[in-house]
Amino acid sequence: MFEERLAAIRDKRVKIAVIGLGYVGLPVACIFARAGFQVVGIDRVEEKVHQIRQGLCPIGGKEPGLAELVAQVVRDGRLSATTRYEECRDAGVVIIAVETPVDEETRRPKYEALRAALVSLGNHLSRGTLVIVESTIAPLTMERVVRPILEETSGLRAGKDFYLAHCPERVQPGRLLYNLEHMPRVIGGMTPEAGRLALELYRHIVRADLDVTDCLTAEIVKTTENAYRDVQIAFANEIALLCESLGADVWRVRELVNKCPQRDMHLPGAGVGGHCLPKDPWLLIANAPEGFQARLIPAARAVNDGMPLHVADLVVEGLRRVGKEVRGSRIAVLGYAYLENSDDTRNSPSEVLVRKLRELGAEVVIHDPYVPPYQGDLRERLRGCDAAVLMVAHDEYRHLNPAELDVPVVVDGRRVLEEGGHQRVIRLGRGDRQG
Ligand code: SAJ
Repeated sequence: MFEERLAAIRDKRVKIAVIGLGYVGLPVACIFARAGFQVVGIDRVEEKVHQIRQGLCPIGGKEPGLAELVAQVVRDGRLSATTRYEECRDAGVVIIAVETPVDEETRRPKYEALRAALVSLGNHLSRGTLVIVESTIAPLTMERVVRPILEETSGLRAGKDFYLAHCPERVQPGRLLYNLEHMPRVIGGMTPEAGRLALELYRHIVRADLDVTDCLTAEIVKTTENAYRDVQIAFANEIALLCESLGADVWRVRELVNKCPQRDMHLPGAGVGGHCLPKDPWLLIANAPEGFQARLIPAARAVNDGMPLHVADLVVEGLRRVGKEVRGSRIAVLGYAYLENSDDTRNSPSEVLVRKLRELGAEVVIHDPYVPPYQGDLRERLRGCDAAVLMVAHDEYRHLNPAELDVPVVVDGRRVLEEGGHQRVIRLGRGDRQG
């Protein structure tokens, strides 16, 4: 069985099913289709399946090459889309790329989507199939959740009747296709055979290192790399708050610190959003044994979660300086996506800011060139506003001259606005003494 499957993957004779057609699954499905495999995409959202069947790309924002590739592989008949899991029955490879959020209160993994996909797949799992989980998951999830559900629902045994691997995604909005081809990947095999088969598969699309290891190591590597970034950003944010309190400018400080070798201070800013950094650190420590007590990781999460609330404080302070109260003020929030030039609003820091300002009694209007409900003319949106807050470094906002915004108070949470003109910008991370 193993040799036959290896040859079929090598010769692209296997059909690939990709479960979950979001920011991870859709690009993966398209790239394997372009590489010459027959691919079926499975998603529970009818509308999305319908769009893809028309060759339309449901992902917005600046995503180089993706819309064209969806149209091409659908036109070539290499990619089809469905809501039916029966399509997995004759698939030799099944890739799972569903969301894996954490509970906002308990910080525990919420695996509803993952469990549902595993149960549905288990009912249609065939002997010899290679199942790969690309979603980011907590350490020990492959052993404690994925394997048991698939074995229970299929009646087959992992490692004996089918193969199981974890190959965590490393996608990033704005470079989805690029990262898939050029980022090194970690392949965690439940067994050496599973690792070998997955290696053969990813060789068809990845032009970078492919490192084969075990599932636990792969789970820890992915959650650690995002926790690492989150902690680095939290450090930069803490220094930004310190500089404000000392009357210094964190941007100047960062510039000079990063001139020192082996220093790479990240960008402080208005918050950390997305489907990865706000939850992967919690996944990393989710299954840590009783005795282990994480201190740094939760502390970093608290600092980063506090940044949009700090921006609210800067707005309140700015309004006070011009003799206005936040209650009854009209405030424009510029940027609602969590990342520049993307339409992705998952765990967006702007959502936290908007909620806070409304709680304080402000009327809030939102503008975002990529997020459909908030698109439209910026000047129009700013009309009659008492303050404008820049939350996302979209290209459209870069080099905006604050004076042209024509509002009494401007807060820049991402250091993208021009300096100068008569308008003094309140910049996150810069204290007043720098007047
Ligand atoms: N951010 C900062 N300061 C920084 C960098 C980012 O405040 O110096 C903020 C961003 O504004 C955004 C959030 O953090 O709100 C996340 O930004 P990101 O650039 O990390 O974007 P993600 O979350 O889409 O991508 C991350 C990346 N992980 C790493 O770089 C370690 C990407 O490589 C992963 O593939 C992705 O998570 C994922 O899917 O896990």
